[in-house]
Amino acid sequence: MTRLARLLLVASSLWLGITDAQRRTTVKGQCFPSMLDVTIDDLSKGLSSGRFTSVDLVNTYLARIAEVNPILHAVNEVNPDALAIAADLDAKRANGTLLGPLHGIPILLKDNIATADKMNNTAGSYALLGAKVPRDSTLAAKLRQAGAIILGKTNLSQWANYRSSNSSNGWTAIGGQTYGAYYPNEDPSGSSSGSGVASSIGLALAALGSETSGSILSPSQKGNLVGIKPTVGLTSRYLVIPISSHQDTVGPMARTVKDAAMILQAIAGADSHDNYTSAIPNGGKIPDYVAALKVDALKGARIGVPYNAINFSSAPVEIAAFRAAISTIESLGATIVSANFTVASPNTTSIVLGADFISDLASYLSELTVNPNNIHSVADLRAFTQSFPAEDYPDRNTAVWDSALALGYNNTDIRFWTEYQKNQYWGGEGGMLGAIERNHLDALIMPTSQSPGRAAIVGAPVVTVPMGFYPATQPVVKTSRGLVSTGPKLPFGLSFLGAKFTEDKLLGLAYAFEQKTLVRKKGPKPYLVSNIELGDYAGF
Ligand SMILES: *[C@@H]1O[C@H](CO)[C@@H](O)[C@H](O)[C@H]1NC(C)=O
Ligand SMILES: *[C@@H]1O[C@H](CO)[C@@H](O)[C@H](O)[C@H]1NC(C)=O
Ligand SMILES: *[C@@H]1O[C@H](CO)[C@@H](O)[C@H](O)[C@H]1NC(C)=O
Ligand SMILES: *[C@@H]1O[C@H](CO)[C@@H](O)[C@H](O)[C@H]1NC(C)=O
Ligand SMILES: *[C@@H]1O[C@H](CO)[C@@H](O)[C@H](O)[C@H]1NC(C)=O
Ligand SMILES: *[C@@H]1O[C@H](CO)[C@@H](O)[C@H](O)[C@H]1NC(C)=O
Ligand SMILES: *[C@@H]1O[C@H](CO)[C@@H](O)[C@H](O)[C@H]1NC(C)=O
Ligand SMILES: *[C@@H]1O[C@H](CO)[C@@H](O)[C@H](O)[C@H]1NC(C)=O
Ligand SMILES: CC(=O)N[C@H]1CO[C@H](CO)[C@@H](O)[C@@H]1O
Repeated sequence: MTRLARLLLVASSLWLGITDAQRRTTVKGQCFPSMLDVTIDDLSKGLSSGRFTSVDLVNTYLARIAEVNPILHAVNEVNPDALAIAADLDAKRANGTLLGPLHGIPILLKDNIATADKMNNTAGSYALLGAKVPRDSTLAAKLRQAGAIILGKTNLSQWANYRSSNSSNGWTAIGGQTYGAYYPNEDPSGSSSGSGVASSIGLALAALGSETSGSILSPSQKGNLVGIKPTVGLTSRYLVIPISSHQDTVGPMARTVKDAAMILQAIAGADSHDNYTSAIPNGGKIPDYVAALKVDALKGARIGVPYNAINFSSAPVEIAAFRAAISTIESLGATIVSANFTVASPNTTSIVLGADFISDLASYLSELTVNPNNIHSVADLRAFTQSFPAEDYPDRNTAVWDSALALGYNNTDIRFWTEYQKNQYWGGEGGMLGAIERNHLDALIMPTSQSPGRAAIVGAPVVTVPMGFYPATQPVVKTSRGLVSTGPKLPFGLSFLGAKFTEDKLLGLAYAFEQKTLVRKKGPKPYLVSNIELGDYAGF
């Protein structure tokens, strides 16, 4: 629809006495959820009944991005082919061909998940602008096979927050500073910052993020979202810009447990290009995650609380909500078990990530078919970054790479393996996996602000769901770069942590909690949302 037609439509609906609120919630005369709350089921139903098309959806999302991105900087680039892909998927649907459960659903990717199309894959760095990969990352290919439309690439903390000791969450040289939508100048957390913001305010149905330690969980909680940090190896990392092959994992950031489960279903699975996926149990067979969603999943479940590994003096508002969540979970029929870790505070170092990065980045770069700045190693990358003005060096330093290079070895060295084995103990027998096994638990729970570390070092899965909000009277706290890190009405989450490859169980538990509490639905709305709705394109 042209801009003029849209204006006329808006004007005529005003003339007909249709209020803005009604306009927002109807499509072709029938009620329809706002794009802020819409689910895959809502969209699939409307698409299959012919009420609107994927082209309408893409137009709506592109307009929403164009409206808020100048302020929030959540999206680095949009897919120039998105409308053509949508038209093709609409034609297939009309012809009775459905590719999969995500047919015609627009999804954004973090700008470190490569696609072999017109889009860039930069990790937010000019070093990789214009670089080309030989084919789609396995995850992008799987999304396309399931029928999804890859709508664009989201901003992030540059290099997935693996460059600088004094940068800010959500900043990249390419995309600028991402801000959260729940408060002006909100720190979006990271490193999947733009994915969190975009999903939180409906700039796409959902987004994929990646996590090495906290990078899906933390921005998900800041966006009032459900985030799945899958077991390392459940989702392929092939052609995803790496930090660490031992810790990296890619997962969905969505507004409901069910949407997140449906997207995980589409992207999980074995891949000969990523040998960690050969650890998927049952011969690589992926459980039915949607079937695992039961409102009574907490009934009879054994849920552990690692009291000695949670700081009960930190963030009192979140701790109070966590205690209330424990009661809710108990009231839903679960047994709460005190499940302390044998090592209360592990003494982790940066050696595992540093040594992995030296090896894994080189291996990613060796796959490029076009490498415009001839970057082949962390040393090359550091030299480029320090001499390219837009990279904002030295105001944002390269301290993380400096330390990695100072190791003088990579992940083939015995010194790497010694540290890696310590991590296996701290997170395994000494940490979360041991606590789960000894106490025969279905899962552990922790406030999401404190949940990432132990799961990260052993590659175990975590699902975060909305748990609560700061009160309207909460004083504003800012970071040294002026981002609002705590403030009025900012959301936070509850994490379910599990043994490896128990995502089906974690999703069931998270779903039961979500359906009982409906925190996202009942809580405060973002301060900034787009006014553009599907009816603007499909007709009200
Ligand atoms: C419609 O579907 C049939 C069978 O899948 C296929 O052979 C045909 O090419 C399709 N036509 C269009 C226009 O996509
Ligand atoms: C990718 O980067 C190149 C080089 O700057 C640019 O010309 C192109 O427009 C970018 N692609 C998209 C889809 O933004
Ligand atoms: C994958 O390969 C790496 C290096 O060759 C090895 O360390 C790792 O154990 C393998 N992982 C699996 C699940 O086979
Ligand atoms: C777990 O740790 C907490 C806090 O350190 C302590 O109060 C509690 O007694 C411990 N519980 C068990 C079962 O050891
Ligand atoms: C717990 O949190 C408080 C408040 O943020 C902090 O001062 C304290 O150092 C933390 N304790 C530990 C053991 O990390
Ligand atoms: C923690 O690890 C560092 C580096 O490996 C080591 O120097 C230090 O002694 C360790 N501290 C403790 C308390 O184990
Ligand atoms: C890793 O270290 C080994 C042994 O020193 C060396 O042969 C190899 O080239 C290194 N690889 C990278 C990517 O640095
Ligand atoms: C960041 O650290 C570098 C030194 O590593 C320093 O030169 C620079 O001023 C710092 N930036 C800020 C904003 O403090
Ligand atoms: C799609 C989009 O809005 N991209 C913007 C991302 O941020 C950079 C830097 O602020 C802009 O130049 C792009 O236009």
